[in-house]
Amino acid sequence: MPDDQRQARIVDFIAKLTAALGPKGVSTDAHEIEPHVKDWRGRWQGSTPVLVKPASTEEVSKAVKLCAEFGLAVTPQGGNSGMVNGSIPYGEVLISLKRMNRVRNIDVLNDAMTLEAGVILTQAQELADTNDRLFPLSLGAEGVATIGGLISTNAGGVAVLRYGMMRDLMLGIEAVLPDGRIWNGLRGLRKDNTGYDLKQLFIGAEGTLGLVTAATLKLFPKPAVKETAWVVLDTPAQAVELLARAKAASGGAVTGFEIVPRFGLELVLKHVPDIRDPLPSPAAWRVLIELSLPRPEGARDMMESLLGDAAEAELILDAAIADNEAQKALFWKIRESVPVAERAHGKALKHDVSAPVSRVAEFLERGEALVRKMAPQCDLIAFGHVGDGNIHFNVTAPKGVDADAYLEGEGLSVSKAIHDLIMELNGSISAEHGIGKLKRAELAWRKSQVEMDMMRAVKKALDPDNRMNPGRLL
Ligand code: FAD
Ligand code: 2HG
Ligand code: ZN
Repeated sequence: MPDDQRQARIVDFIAKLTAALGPKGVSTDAHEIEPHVKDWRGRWQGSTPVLVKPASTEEVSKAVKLCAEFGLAVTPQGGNSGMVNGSIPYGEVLISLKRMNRVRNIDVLNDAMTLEAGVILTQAQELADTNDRLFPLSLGAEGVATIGGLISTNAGGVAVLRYGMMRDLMLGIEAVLPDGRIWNGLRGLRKDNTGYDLKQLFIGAEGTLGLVTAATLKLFPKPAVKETAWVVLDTPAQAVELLARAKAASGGAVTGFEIVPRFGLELVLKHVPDIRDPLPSPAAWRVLIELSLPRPEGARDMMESLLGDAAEAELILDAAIADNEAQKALFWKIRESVPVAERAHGKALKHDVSAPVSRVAEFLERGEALVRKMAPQCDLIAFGHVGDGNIHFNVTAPKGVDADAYLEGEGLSVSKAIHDLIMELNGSISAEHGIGKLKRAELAWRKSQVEMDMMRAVKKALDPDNRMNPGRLL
């Protein structure tokens, strides 16, 4: 279609959209659109003719029906904290779900709450807390990320080893399909064997099958006490051995087990205010351990004897157990600030990989050797969720070169070698951030033909015109 005709169609579309949703639901203001079309690290910049801001499921449905009528593609967006270039539009109609932020229901006896897609994760956690329950999903972007985005990326975070990923926290879903129909699957059931579990399709779909508008989420008992420790050790193999001991000693009460390299800690000390090193040491690694227990009695002893035994076995060099909430907050702040400090240090090749926990140490050792050999001028920042086998193995572009050109050019061979290694260890090239545009091409050749065929068949069945976040994931 010639440009002027396309432009006239867009003008007509926006007029109809405004009539359907009212002026509050539509924006073409460049200033308002600006933060929605770039990512938080400043790596990608997109554009959109219009930002749609529905306030209800019915409004989402109206907007999607109009997009279908006009043959326009849609990019859904929540908090725009995604890491794989999935939520930024490149000419698509941008639908932000942030105004859909109501609590629909909280059913304490059923340990469930139903929230709209735009509710921010910290609000969901606080709501659970005020009802004497725990919503356990927790991650660095929790003040920004939305329920809809967390579902659509099947987010992970720092408590997966105990509570699972977003997929494991879901009971029901409401979604608007590509043709604009509303599917209400908001069942709060723990048992429901009535055919295909359709909600699973939308979890981790990255907006490619429709828009998530609400969800029923699981709640858990609030632990009475958390014991948090900061541990210094020499090798990742020692960390994995310590994890096994912590699980056994606590009867499965380990809710956090995160690894931070000395260089990551140094970057945090350099770039983030109000941080001090809890245990200064030249050793190469730090681990944060969190135990969550139903009773305070014996909790401190449990952590102390775990660490005492580990020191005696020469698994760890030093350890500090938090004495108060401020110390716990400091340990967590160091860990959660690594991505922010890394961003301040420079742009990086990001590898969000996972391996069986038993092979994580081998991955870290061989991966580091590989980076030192292939890219000796780059810095390696390898950190994260060692407790569930997920490492963020990030390699910064060399100083003094054009970072974007490096990430798109020479750096790709480093990424390929790292991903080859993780595949050799029976791992995954995307543990928790998803695929987006960033890893779309690689997914197609890393997955088996039969897996790609099944995924494409699902996509074709639900979105035959490929209008839902096209060019992401598949
Ligand atoms: P967005 O970024 O807006 O969107 C993400 C994807 O979902 C896009 O493809 C988008 O099109 C789609 N989408 C969004 N909303 C909807 C909807 N309602 N319906 C359909 N599709 C939708 N992730 C982890 O898993 N674990 C971590 O520990 C973690 N830590 C992070 C730390 C920092 C500092 C940052 C910046 C990010 C981190 N992330 C982490 C990544 C990010 O927070 C998650 O991917 C999160 O789930 C994205 O939520 P969002 O609302 O920002 O979604
Ligand atoms: C984390 O665990 C996030 O902190 C971000 O998933 C990881 O920046 C990263 O690579
Ligand atoms: Zn992570």
